[in-house]
Amino acid sequence: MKFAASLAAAAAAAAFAAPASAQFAKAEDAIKYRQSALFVMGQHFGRIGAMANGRVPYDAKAAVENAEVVATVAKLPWAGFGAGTEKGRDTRAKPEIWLEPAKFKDHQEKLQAEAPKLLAAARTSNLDTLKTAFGAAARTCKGCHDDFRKE
Ligand code: ASC
Repeated sequence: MKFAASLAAAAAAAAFAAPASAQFAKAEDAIKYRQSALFVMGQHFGRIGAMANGRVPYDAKAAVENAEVVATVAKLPWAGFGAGTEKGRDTRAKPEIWLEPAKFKDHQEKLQAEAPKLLAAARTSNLDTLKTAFGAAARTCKGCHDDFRKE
């Protein structure tokens, strides 16, 4: 039984790690997948931004819930940028993504470093701490958009 439980845990862990090896039937699906993940992340990040910028009242619990989504979903979009997904659906992804993969990866890693910090900041329930972490995370979004997203 212990073995079965650890096997189930391993399967769950593998499933959790799976985004990196997500498979797509066609380029269109990969593009739709990355756009969807980025859209969901943007929605939840935006809700934190609204609090950080004073557009909506600060709600510490909501900030944590949104930051949890951001921290998880920040791992997902990148699987949708595989070879051959430069076209297949309307996309603002620049060709440079596939010409400068190390640079693109660097941006992904920066986001994935900032997202857990944003969550940690949300968990302090301190608005100023959240604002600082939001600013740092937003700069990573912008940095990648400036380099790799068409207007
Ligand atoms: C957001 C959002 C982004 C980033 C970016 C930061 O709220 O959806 O893409 O912040 O605008 O510059």
